[in-house]
Amino acid sequence: MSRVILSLDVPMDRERLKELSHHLAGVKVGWPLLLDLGPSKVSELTKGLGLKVILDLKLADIDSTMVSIASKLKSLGDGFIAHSFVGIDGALDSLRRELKDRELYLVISMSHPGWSDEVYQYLLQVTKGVNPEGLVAPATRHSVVRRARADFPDKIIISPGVGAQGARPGSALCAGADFEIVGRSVYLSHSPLDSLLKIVKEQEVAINECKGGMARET
Ligand code: NUP
Repeated sequence: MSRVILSLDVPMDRERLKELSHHLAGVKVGWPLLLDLGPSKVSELTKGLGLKVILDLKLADIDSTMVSIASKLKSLGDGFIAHSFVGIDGALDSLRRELKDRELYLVISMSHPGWSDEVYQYLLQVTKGVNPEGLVAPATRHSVVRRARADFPDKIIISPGVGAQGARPGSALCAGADFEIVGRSVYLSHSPLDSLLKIVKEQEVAINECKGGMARET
């Protein structure tokens, strides 16, 4: 089973996506692709390939606005990403209800250098209160992935930052993530399939290494 989610931030030929889909667990679609193609073309591109579709809308607003956006785009995705920092009351409580038949992923930490994990404890409390299906935690900072895994043993952790942002394939999996999100290093490559296969291979090598490490430690 693949542990790669493709971040599809540019349009792609459906045949090419189909070819990649055999090596993917899912596809993540955000504002760039939605603005390029519009919702119905995004649906035509991503549906029916056996891929989980996660909409990375980074919802971060009051309840009525987030619910309005989510309800309009609900048919496009199996999962939706929202920010946790907006809090529960009058915000994520209603979004959780709106997305009760979908997976909700909350951002507990981000992958870029300017993010501060000083707010981690607050985001942890919000996330525990909302009880989403999953979390977004950065492949670029393994200590945060490890912390999130310890704090949320049963949640799905998806981890961006592999490839273009510098994290090594498989390193977030070793830290406790379930899936790594990869965008530019696949879709900007002259051969996306070869690049994806290389990442899958590197993940396998890293997992074998960290499993070996764990076995030696015990
Ligand atoms: O913390 C985050 N970092 C991040 O890069 C949370 C995200 N959702 N993302 C998204 O993951 C980002 O918006 C982009 O769509 C993808 C990473 O793409 P790339 O850096 O692999 O090209």
